[in-house]
Amino acid sequence: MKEYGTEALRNLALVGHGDSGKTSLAEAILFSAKATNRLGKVDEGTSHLDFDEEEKKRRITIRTSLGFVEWKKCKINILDTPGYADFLGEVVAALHVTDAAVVLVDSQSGVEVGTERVWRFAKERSLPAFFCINKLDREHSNFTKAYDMIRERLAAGAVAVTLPLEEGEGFNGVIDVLRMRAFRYADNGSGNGTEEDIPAEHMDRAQAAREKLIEQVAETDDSLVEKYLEGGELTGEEISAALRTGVVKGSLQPVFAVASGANIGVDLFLDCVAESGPSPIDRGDVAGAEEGVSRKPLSSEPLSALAFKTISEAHMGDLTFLRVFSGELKSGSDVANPKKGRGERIGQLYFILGRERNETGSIPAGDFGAAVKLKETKTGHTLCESGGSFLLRDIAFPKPVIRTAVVAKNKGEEDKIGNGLSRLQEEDPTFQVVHDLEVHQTLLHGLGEMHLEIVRQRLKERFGVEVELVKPKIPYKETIRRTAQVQGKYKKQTGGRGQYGDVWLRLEPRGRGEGFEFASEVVGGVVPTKFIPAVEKGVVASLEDGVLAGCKVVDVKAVVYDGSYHAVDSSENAFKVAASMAFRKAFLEADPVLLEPIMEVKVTVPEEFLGDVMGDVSSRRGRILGTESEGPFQVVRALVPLAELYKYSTHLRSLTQGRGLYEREFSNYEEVPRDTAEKVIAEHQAAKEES
Ligand SMILES: Nc1nc2c(ncn2[C@@H]2O[C@H](COP(=O)(O)OP(=O)(O)OP(=O)(O)O)[C@@H](O)[C@H]2O)c(=O)[nH]1
Ligand SMILES: [Mg+2]
Repeated sequence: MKEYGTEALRNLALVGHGDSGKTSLAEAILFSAKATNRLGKVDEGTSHLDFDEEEKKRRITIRTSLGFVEWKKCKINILDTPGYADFLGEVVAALHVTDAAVVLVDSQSGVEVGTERVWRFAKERSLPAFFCINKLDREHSNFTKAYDMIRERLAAGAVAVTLPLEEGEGFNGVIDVLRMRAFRYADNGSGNGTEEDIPAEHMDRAQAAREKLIEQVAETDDSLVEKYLEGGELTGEEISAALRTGVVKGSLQPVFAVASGANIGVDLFLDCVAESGPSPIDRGDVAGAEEGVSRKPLSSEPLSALAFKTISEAHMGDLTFLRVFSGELKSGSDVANPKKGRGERIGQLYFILGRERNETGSIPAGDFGAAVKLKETKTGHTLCESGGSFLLRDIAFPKPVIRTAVVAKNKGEEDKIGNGLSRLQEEDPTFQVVHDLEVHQTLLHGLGEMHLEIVRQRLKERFGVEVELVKPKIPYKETIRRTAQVQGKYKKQTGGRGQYGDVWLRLEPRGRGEGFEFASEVVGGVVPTKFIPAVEKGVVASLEDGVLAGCKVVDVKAVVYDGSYHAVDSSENAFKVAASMAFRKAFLEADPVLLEPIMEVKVTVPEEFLGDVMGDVSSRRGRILGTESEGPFQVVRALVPLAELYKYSTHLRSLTQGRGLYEREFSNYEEVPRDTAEKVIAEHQAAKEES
């Protein structure tokens, strides 16, 4: 391949609702530009981008794939992202490193939940964008309806650059409103349109769309507005230049009519990307993580590159996907990984197309590629010039919203499972493995049930270990509500030397979160000073396994204030035992209660679902803290017990037709209501008797 300067690069992330045709569009792009020698089909398992086994099986994209094509003197990089909400992390990472978003909209369904979601992320990053209204060859497609929805719900700057000729089953051509020409496509999927005059019966529509385009385009430039208002005709060049300005600024979003499955209208979209699309240079200086620090997006600058994705294939070693923001990344060079505070040696570098790797000596500023066998560098790390400390901004990965526990199917495989999980965690920052020492479970945190199910599958396929996903235990805690004082006496006389320990212990409740405290008020040496630490040890040991349900005891003060000893039989151990006897007795007399973790949740839903969501939160013992509006959405904040949130994100999706989002964070511990507590205690007793 020839070398492309930064100004000739175009970086596109294809985003949209699940199933809108992102991968099909990517395949059409690759095939049209002859980067592949056949039009890959998701349905037939022949996609070059959905090449992973799980993707083929499920016919969906699970992780972002890279591809690139040469088109009109440009190199266009494509990031084909997943549409399913469980893999939102992949989309966020792609939008972080791209220069433009291509939003796919299904012409039957119009703007959907997933469309809104990706648009919010693209907008937060002020990304230039294109819209492709797809599947126009489907029976009930409706270009105009989808177009209006885009303009009303997402982007007022959206403007049609192509229109469908006849929509629906016979769809085979589009009108290019810029050039006022029509293009017809053969049904072999080659993607080359044959130019012709706009048929007379479509002329009015085409004229109206052109008027609209010129009107919107003129707005990018005051002198054009003037010319336009005075009735002057804008030249083709003026229109193109102004369109480019609008795209780069983010005030205009060109809209295209396509059927990517049949490769119709895709070439015109690529023409526009090449002509008007932003190059990395148009995006301006590259902001560093530190305020006020930046670099120019040029190969002549010092290096900065972001590792935005890592995949490890069985027997192939890690492949790290990189976007070079400034400078040039050269194979065989030494660079720095400032987050790790270490150097990194760059070995072989590749340009990536699906699973294909094309070796390259270097990756210039603005371009994408991948490195193998990096020692220090993980997803989210910056690479910069050797000895440097420049850090790029972090990717704001979505936080996990769902958790599940794993248990090994076969005994003895725990280590292999742990190893596999930590490898998978390194690849995917939206997936976390937490060893909960309190409930003695390994927990997986992720973005949805399918996300974690795929982790389970990968463990099996790549690491050869099987696990079951089970409901996680809740880390309840135990505490007391009033003071109690009791005696603990341990006395044993068995032949030779006996055992003797005797303490009076007072347990007092403490405030929530204040923890445990121990004190001695013993006077006159009734319990010798040298045994006091043993008393404390006995109490502390008892805290681990609470009296009610075997949970950790918190927020109590234990005071030893009296006791007695035996000159010969008393020992540290005897006092330890006596103390724990006293503790258990006192605990039961001190009105013990269970505490449960309460989460602060933030649910974002369209207005029409607000009532249902609030009702549902209340039925989960939740307390609404308040609601506020955020654009077209309502945000509900509430405190909800963790025990009531199992599979909540799945439930929320079905409650809101997939349009609700939710985040959660630990808030505090609170008393468990009596009836719930009784159930928990009974379950604990039953489990204890069983084992
Ligand atoms: N009729 C028709 N079907 C299409 C078109 N584009 C895509 N499809 C079909 O729509 C389905 C989804 O296509 P994909 O390309 O996998 O969609 P996607 O957006 O990549 O899906 P995810 O990655 O899972 O979000 C497949 O069955 C495609 O064959 C089109 O232009 N016309
Ligand atoms: Mg896909």
